[in-house]
Amino acid sequence: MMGIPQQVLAAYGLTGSDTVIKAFGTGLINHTWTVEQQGKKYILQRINTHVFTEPEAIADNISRIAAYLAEQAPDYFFVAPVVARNGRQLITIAGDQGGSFRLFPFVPGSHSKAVATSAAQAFEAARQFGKFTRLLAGFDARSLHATIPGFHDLSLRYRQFQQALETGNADRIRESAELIDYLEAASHLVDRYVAIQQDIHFKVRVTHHDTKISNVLFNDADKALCVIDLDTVMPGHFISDVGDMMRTYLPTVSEEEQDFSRIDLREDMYHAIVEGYQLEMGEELSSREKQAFFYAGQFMIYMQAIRFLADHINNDTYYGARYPGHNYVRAGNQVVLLQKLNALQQKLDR
Ligand code: GN1
Ligand code: MG
Repeated sequence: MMGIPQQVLAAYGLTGSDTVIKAFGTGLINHTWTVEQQGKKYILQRINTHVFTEPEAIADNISRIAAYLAEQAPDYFFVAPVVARNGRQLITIAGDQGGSFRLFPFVPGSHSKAVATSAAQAFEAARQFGKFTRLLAGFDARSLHATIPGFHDLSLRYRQFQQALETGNADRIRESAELIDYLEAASHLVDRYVAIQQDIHFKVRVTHHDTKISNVLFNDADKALCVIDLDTVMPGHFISDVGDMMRTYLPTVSEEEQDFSRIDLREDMYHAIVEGYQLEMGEELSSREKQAFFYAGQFMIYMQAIRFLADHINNDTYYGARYPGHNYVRAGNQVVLLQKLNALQQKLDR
């Protein structure tokens, strides 16, 4: 496990011998810990600066959003980072063991869920992500930094995938022929994205870009309290948020599942996401946007499939691999998911 430099704990006054630190969560990119001292609990995160090359951009986005919400929606529950002793919300330490760290208060009585187990939970989560974007409808989304430039730009992701096919591991490319063929044949999904980008009826909004259920805090009565993990909040389209909910809440198993026969889709989750999101965003969305709910799911699943496969072909330099072929399996999982979603198009795309 990656350690936490002493200077980081010192910056927050958490160096006492009674401080208890535990690894937390399952994110692929950042490292997260819980830190407990004298009955007070925090979440500490180390930002992966290979991925988020400008952590100060994240800090700036979050401060500006926090200030806007405090003024325009003072009752909205927003979990702001703890300010360190030096007045900053990011502690950057040089060197191998260093990185950029920030601390959040642990919200008392809250919990997060690794997976969505009921449609009611999906509804609650979708509502929270919709509410977040709705409350920020008056905020100039384009003024936010793109914390990962081109993060959900499907054209860029497709070009990166094509690039991997040109310069990547030749053995892996050969062995992946079936997945590559399928994904190339489905590139009309990229064309639709290009059309959306050019469509003035698709507004650029403040979008979360990482709407997995573990990024929602719930209370003991299973009501959602707020959204967390705002690193990828940046200008985007609503299909990113709705689509990643579909990608991660619809299937009965996660992207890690190796036995693809266990991948089944839960239609009630689909309706819960659409209803929960629309309850908040219904008035905001244009009729063209409302016609893109089903596409949102295809868009995000397809993008994740090409990202996993490109990473496999590039020798796992982005996501890492815990076993040989890990990202190949993840990509295959996402392709099965996409096929299962496509099979429901007649029924759900209305
Ligand atoms: C990464 O780190 P985590 O698990 O929150 C990735 C997402 C992917 C996800 C797939 C910055 O998110 O885009 O959907 O893995 N985040 C980044 O599990 O690349
Ligand atoms: Mg994340």
